[in-house]
Amino acid sequence: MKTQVCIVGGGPAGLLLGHLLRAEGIDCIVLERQTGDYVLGRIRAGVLETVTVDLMVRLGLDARLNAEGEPHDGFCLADGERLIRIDMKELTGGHVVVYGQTELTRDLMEACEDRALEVVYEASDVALHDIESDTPYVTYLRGGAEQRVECRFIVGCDGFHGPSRKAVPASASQEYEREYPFGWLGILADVPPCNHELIYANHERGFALASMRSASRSRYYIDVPLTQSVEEWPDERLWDELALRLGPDVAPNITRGPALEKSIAPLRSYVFAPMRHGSLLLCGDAAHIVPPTGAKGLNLAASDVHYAAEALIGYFRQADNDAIAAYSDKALARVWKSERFSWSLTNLMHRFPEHGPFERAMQQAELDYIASSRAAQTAIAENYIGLPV
Ligand code: RFL
Ligand code: PHB
Repeated sequence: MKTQVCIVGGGPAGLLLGHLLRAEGIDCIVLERQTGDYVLGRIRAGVLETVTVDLMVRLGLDARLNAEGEPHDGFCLADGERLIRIDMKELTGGHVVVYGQTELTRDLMEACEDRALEVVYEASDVALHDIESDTPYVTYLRGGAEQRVECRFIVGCDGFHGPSRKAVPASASQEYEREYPFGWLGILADVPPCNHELIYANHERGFALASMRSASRSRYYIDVPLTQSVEEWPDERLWDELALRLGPDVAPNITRGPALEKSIAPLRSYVFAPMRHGSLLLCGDAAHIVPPTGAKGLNLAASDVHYAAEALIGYFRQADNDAIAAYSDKALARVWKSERFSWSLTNLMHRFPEHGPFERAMQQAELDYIASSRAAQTAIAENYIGLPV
């Protein structure tokens, strides 16, 4: 088949981009390796910045997000002895919205039929060809038969492990990477949250995060060494550990319940540059990874999509080649700022195996400074609500 844009990956980035292009009458197709149910079964992000919410509003797909999403005006940093509240609304006028990535993805999926966005699920062996030409194409297998999509642009929205980024020659790109010596063990449970706002805790036993999806569904995380597995953390052990790390003021408010989902995600900072090579544009986790401490991954995918849609619409509407050429620099400028924030909050809130008394003293001094300085709190708040696109 022939189309204008072939989008590889039907996660939040691919579906958002597909809808934005269809809304402008641009032809596109989304190729997704998994089934729709599998994509919805991945429990991931929960905190949306305004950039992400605004894209759903622009698409007119914000009805459920408006009804069920919870605006949050603040969150807390805890260090064993105290809670430091970052009042985002008072400090910046902004806020974030708690609404699961699963729900956002479901809203995007359910609108596909109505808006004639074609998504091919269970597309295997996706391969990109001739990306340095103006006539690239993508091949894949569906039900054992090879299919071919000819297009003007390919957009790689296929996450960290997808084939798109790998299609760019190493000689034309640069990777920046930092791996962390721990992962986040997450638990999702149908119990009321322990606090109405998120709490990020740096405790001597390790990191903990109390988050939520709704008034009756909680999401918690602790950091664990990468050598550990989920089997080593039966529910009761995990609830006990959360109570210790979140501290005596919060622990009595934790309601325990059976895990609906429990998994360990490694933490990584990663940037691939440039984010365009010839006729291939990369968006979201395909081009970069942030550790989840700043709640930035999904939101960065949304801001990339915002820039990519702008560039592609410029190209197809006004034959504007410059917008395509500018895509990578525009997207990366925002990516690096989110990378920096996620890295610095990760360093502040986790105990690293290689840390000694000096590094611990630095963390304490920084938390003391944040607790006492409106300027420091404002810097955190403006990054957390999301920098402008
Ligand atoms: P995704 O969501 O990984 O989607 C990529 C899609 O591409 C498909 N794919 C392929 N399709 C065709 N052919 C192939 N060969 C393919 N290979 C892969 C995949 O099946 C998939 O459907 O990437 P996308 O769209 O860029 O979205 C990125 C976000 O999912 C990610 O950044 C966030 O989930 C990160 N993240 C968070 N982000 C936030 O903004 N706020 C948060 O609070 C937040 N919390 C989190 C997170 C990520 C976490 N984990 C598990 C990594 C919490 C966790 C624990
Ligand atoms: C989540 O609710 O899954 C969540 C919230 C905040 C983060 C990371 C994950 O920083």
